[in-house]
Amino acid sequence: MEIEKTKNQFESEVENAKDLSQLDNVRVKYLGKKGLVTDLMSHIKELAIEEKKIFGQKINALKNMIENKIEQTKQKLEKENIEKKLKSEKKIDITLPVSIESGSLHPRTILQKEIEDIFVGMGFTVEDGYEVETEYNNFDAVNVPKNHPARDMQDTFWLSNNQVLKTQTSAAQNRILRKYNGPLKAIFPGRCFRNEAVDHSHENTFFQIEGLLVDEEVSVGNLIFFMKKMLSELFKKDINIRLRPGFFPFVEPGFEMDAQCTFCEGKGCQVCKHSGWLELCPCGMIHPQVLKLAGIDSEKYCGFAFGLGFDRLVMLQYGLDDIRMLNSGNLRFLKQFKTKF
Ligand code: FA5
Repeated sequence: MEIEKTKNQFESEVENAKDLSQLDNVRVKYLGKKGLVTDLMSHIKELAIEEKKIFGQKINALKNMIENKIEQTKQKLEKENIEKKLKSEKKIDITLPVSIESGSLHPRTILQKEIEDIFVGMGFTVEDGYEVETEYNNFDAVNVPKNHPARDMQDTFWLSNNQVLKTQTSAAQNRILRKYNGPLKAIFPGRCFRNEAVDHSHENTFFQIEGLLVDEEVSVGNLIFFMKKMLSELFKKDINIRLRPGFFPFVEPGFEMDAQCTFCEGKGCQVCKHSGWLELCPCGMIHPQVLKLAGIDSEKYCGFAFGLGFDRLVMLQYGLDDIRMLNSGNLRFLKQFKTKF
């Protein structure tokens, strides 16, 4: 009687279980350690021997029925759960392509690659320089010994170990001259640092591209030829250049090289401040002392060097009026160069 009542009660409760948690409550209520089936079993000892067998079989049948029913209901509820989830996520189309925005090369990188290609085409190698340099390489090796007034021209970031953040790509000259120990044609682009007040045309961190050519009988004419050719290839038109005297302790004679304004063809405009010329790059014939300090025979060899203010060239190429854009990380600015490569 009791068994029949428990069976009916279970069937009605299991039908009413709406989710897995309610179903588990039903399972515990009937099959748990203190559950109704266990409780029924405990009565077995009160029965006569012949009744015990029949009662035991009935209880076992009830227990099996409850276990089976709970398992079936569990599977049914799990299936319903999955169907519900699929229905609610139907709006998400997992076959749609994921849109990850691709990045772009920095305008400096674009132009640097173009300039490197031009120089490589003229037989130059592209060398690496360091950003942290010795005081010797940055100054002494390019003929700027301690207490030389030219050190004041570059407000230097000194490190506590007496090394410097290189103020000029010329800092790599000695290492590269030693590497070839004779004829060479090399350019070395690099980041430079100076403790300068930042404005629209000055940064504390900027780029230069240095160039060196060493051989027997090199002349200023060779310097003019290579610079003119590089600029003409870069701007894809014939560019006139001019040299003005300039002082740098590591070249003799030293020059400031100007290019005819690429915007107004020399007529005068806002970009060239109505002079018709753009100041581009200091240069000159390598000072014999610089060759000597690198162990090169300055009687036999000579050469030219230049230090292109690369950020200024980037500004010119892309018509930028503020150098600070280049280090800004401003995405609206950088995205404009996406189509370039
Ligand atoms: C030099 O640094 C020499 N080492 C260049 C050189 C190399 C001369 C080889 C002769 C032979 P200068 O200090 O003038 O020179 O810098 C060279 C160029 O770097 C400048 O013309 C300018 O275009 C750029 N430059 C210098 N300081 C800054 C700055 N704070 N921000 C942006 N560009 C700068």
